[in-house]
Amino acid sequence: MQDYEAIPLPDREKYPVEEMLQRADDYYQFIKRRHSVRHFSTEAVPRQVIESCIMAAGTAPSGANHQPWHFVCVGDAELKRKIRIAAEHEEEEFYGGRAGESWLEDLDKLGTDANKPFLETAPWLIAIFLQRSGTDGLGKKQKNYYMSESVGIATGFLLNALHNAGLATLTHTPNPMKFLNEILERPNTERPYILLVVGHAAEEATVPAKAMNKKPLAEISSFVD
Ligand code: IYR
Repeated sequence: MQDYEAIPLPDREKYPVEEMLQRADDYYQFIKRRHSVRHFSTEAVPRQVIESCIMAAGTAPSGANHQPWHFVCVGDAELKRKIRIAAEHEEEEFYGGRAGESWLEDLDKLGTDANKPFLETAPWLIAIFLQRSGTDGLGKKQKNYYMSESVGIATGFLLNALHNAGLATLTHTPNPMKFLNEILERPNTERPYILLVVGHAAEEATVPAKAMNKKPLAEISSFVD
């Protein structure tokens, strides 16, 4: 049985077709300027900016609206250092062979390696955790649904919000990243999902020219209309 008070849809958005076309294209022009950055400056970013971006991420849809995510925002230099050391330790094994031949070949083309100085230079690291189970308002354990879809969408919202605030990001996935539970004291019911590196790009930051080659519309979509 429906167990909620229904209110009329708030915040209704609707635009004339011309404006809709313009807005859709404006948004594309805006989001295509997001690039994964691997060289960060040490320039500080106010905590309040990060807080607003997390609030935006928290508006994402989720299975049964259980919001199965937790964002640990790390600005503390000592903790960032601990994370860097643990991540580089795992990455050394990964790049040393654990990744397997074909994965390493693909990464060789990217030029990434086990060295992750950005984990200390960037002002913020946001460790995103997926909650396998959660608690309701009364502290009773509850099951979560579609966790990776939900957390993936929230992560997308967060990347958008950070880009909109003029910040550079890197979606980093040290492999494995169980160490984040220990360092950040998160329970075993949570799985580290992605480590976002957030700040301003360093002057010398580059991206691969190839990274600009996004697949064309006809390749990534089909229309049946
Ligand atoms: N976790 C490693 C490896 C890595 C994997 C993929 I797939 C990338 O697109 C980039 C890196 C690292 O962060 O270096």
